[in-house]
Amino acid sequence: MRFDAVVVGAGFSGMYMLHRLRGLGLSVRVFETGDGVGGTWYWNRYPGARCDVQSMEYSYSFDDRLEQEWEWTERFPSQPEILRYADHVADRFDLRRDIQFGTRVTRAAYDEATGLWRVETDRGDVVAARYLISAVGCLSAARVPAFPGAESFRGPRFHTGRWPHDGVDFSGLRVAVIGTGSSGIQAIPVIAGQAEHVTVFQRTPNYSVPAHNRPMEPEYQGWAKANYPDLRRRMRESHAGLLGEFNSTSALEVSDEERTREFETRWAKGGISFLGAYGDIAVNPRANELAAEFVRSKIREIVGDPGTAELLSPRDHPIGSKRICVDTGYYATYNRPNVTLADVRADPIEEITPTGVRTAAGRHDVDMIVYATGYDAMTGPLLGMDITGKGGLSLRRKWEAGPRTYLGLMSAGFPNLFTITGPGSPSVLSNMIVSIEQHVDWIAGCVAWLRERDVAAIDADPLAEDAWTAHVNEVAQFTLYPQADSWYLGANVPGKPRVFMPYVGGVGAYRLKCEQVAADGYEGFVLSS
Ligand code: N01
Repeated sequence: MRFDAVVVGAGFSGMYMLHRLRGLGLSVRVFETGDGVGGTWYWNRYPGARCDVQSMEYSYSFDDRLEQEWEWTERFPSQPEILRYADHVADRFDLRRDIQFGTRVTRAAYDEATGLWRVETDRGDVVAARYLISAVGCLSAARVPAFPGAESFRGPRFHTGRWPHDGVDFSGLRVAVIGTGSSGIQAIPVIAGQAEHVTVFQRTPNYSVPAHNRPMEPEYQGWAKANYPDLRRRMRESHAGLLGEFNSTSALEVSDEERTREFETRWAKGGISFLGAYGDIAVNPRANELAAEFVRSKIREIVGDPGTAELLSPRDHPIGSKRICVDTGYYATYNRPNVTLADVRADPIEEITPTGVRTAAGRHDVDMIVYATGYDAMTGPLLGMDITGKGGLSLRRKWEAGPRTYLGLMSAGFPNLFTITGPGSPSVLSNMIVSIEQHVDWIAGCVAWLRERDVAAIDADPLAEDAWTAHVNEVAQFTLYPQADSWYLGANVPGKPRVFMPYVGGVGAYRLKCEQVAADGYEGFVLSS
């Protein structure tokens, strides 16, 4: 079978990419592992799953009628609501007829003789396409640590990112939750509300701010819809693709009283705009510590037992250097009599037994294990496919010491292979939908341009790639991000090279750069006919 383009993944990026390529008149086949659209929101059905970007900002902007007709019901959209939205988009634009569900791409090899990509799937498909577009997402390769004995556990066990479709009933069960990142922090309060007992296995405490989620105010929704063109423009030009108020003054320039007032106001408002309180929180250790200590003071205020409050208080990394969590009642959950916090930093998990979790100091018998242990982020889903480019070069080999891209869009030696929100682009540091639309629009513009000029292939120039990769690393070093052992750096996966993967320069500046490159005839790319 032959298509003009193959798109891998039918989450928000793959769906919009399909729509845009169709608009150019291309034949497209989308391969999607899941049995439905939605990507992250298809897989992450764990209890409490909710986006930390507000509903009115977390939606496509490409179609006026779509954004006007869809009604959001809550300030922060829940997973089921976002999945309904994804399904609605798929129906409205009749996307499903070009998506092959239940199919994982296993290999993709570039054939230099024909200039086509040969794509293979786990269902035995072999297709050829001129353009190969990875829309595999950044957090789709779920990771369960290799605990000895993990397979021996007799009860059910689930990863938050591979949650059963028919839900899980925790009633009367003793549940172990391993991991306290965004997923664990959202799931734990809901599980604790139902289970007989929850033991939370925490290795590193995280900073979390309250969501203060609430039903959508119709006036706000109406106002946002009436002002969408302006709001979307502001988001595109912003640093993180969000509308939140960003205060550029230094946390060190204001009095203690004023600073506390500002933090309190943002805490009361809820959401990640807490980090926008001062302009230097992400870059100045002293400013950062003031914000961090404010959150720790809140933990002490909320959590009754001082020992537990201290265990929950992050002290080993700057606030914001790992993705800040947004929760509903997380810290207060530790005041419940049916919740125990196990500190696996002090008392590590040694093995999983048929009846539970054994740490160095003792046994925790449980009926179910929930792994909230995260992902092989950004590069994991891409390298999970066996991709070979020119001269038989494998992407895995090329990225052995960390990802190398030009603008996060292409990697030299892999012509006509585009990555949406790949490493080297703002991606996970931004509102993903804003970054997805920007990448898809850029790729669609590029493909149209190539076709108009009969250019058969585009590839990144190795020199431009070197310069961009160096730039991505350099700007990260100006921030506090590299100080945390985070998945941004691959530090959560044993053996993964420690390289800061996303581009911290901001979506507004990055967009301008991409637009300029295109306007200059795809400067930094090599074109061949
Ligand atoms: O994964 P994580 P996640 N023994 O990697 C622990 C997005 N997201 O799924 O920190 C014991 O953050 C690990 O401990 P440590 C968001 O971008 C968004 O929660 O490595 N523990 C950590 O506590 C987020 O950042 C939303 O010491 C082990 C946890 O598991 C990203 O997805 C909601 C361990 C993993 O945390 C990933 O979040 C959910 C081991 N061997 C997710 N291995 C929203 O929009 C790992 N851990 C709100």
